[in-house]
Amino acid sequence: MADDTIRGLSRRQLVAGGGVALAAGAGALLAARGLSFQLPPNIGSLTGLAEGLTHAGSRLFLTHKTLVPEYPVSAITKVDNWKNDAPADPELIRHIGSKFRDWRLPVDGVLKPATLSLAELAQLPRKTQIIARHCINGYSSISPYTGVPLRDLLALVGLGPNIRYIGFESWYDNGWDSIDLFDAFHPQTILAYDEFPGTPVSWTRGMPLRLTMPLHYGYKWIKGIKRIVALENLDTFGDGTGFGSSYASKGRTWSAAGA
Ligand SMILES: Nc1nc2c(c(=O)[nH]1)N[C@H]1C(S)=C(S)[C@@H](COP(=O)(O)O)O[C@H]1N2
Ligand SMILES: [Mo]
Repeated sequence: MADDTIRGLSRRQLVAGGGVALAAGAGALLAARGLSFQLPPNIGSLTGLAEGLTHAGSRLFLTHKTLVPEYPVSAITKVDNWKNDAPADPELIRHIGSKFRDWRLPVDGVLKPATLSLAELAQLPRKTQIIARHCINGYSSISPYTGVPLRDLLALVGLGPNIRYIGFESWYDNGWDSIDLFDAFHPQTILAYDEFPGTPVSWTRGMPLRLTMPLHYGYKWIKGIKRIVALENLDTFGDGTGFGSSYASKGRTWSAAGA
């Protein structure tokens, strides 16, 4: 339709052009600040395009203000109304019983692959932060998280030059998800093993390890992490559909940007 075209360009082409331009702008700005930038994996589709705009836009507008607020103890949400299934996997139940003493976290796809105990993770730099987590269902909570900043763990194991994403596999629901290096190196992206120091993250909240993902909705805050893998692309990760996330393969956006 004539209304839908401007100088022979369809609205869809214009949106696509705008998205790519915005993404390129965000990429250039971030590159100038030494930060990496990846577009969501499904950028080729129309919904992927909308997601790409949100993701690129969030990065573009946040280049000078990337930290989320940290709250005082008095702000912690008192009532947690989140319900989750009890653990079913016998191996997991055994690890919970022994407080994960003989469990190791495999970190693969890196220059120096490692298997790390919770005690070894606790030897690495530690950060405690009280931050807000927003669920797309409208349920928000402010909670404490103590753990190793992911960037410190990645510095230890080393990333090859072609790595673009960090993948996580979960015990919680056999879910899997991935994040780009902008988020992986964000100072408030931590692998939390404790709530406050000395109080392990409960199963409900994501035992044994739980990711905090500032700037992203709650479903990107992966619980029950059992393996970490550095990835050059998302083609074969998870179910091999290229979505990069078990949530995305069920229709949510990979990015979850905007919180
Ligand atoms: N593995 C896994 N991680 C998960 C989920 C899940 O179902 N499986 N739920 C997510 C969603 S939708 C939200 S809102 C947060 C809830 O975190 P909380 O229970 O610590 O408040 O965890 C996220 N992490
Ligand atoms: Mo959620």
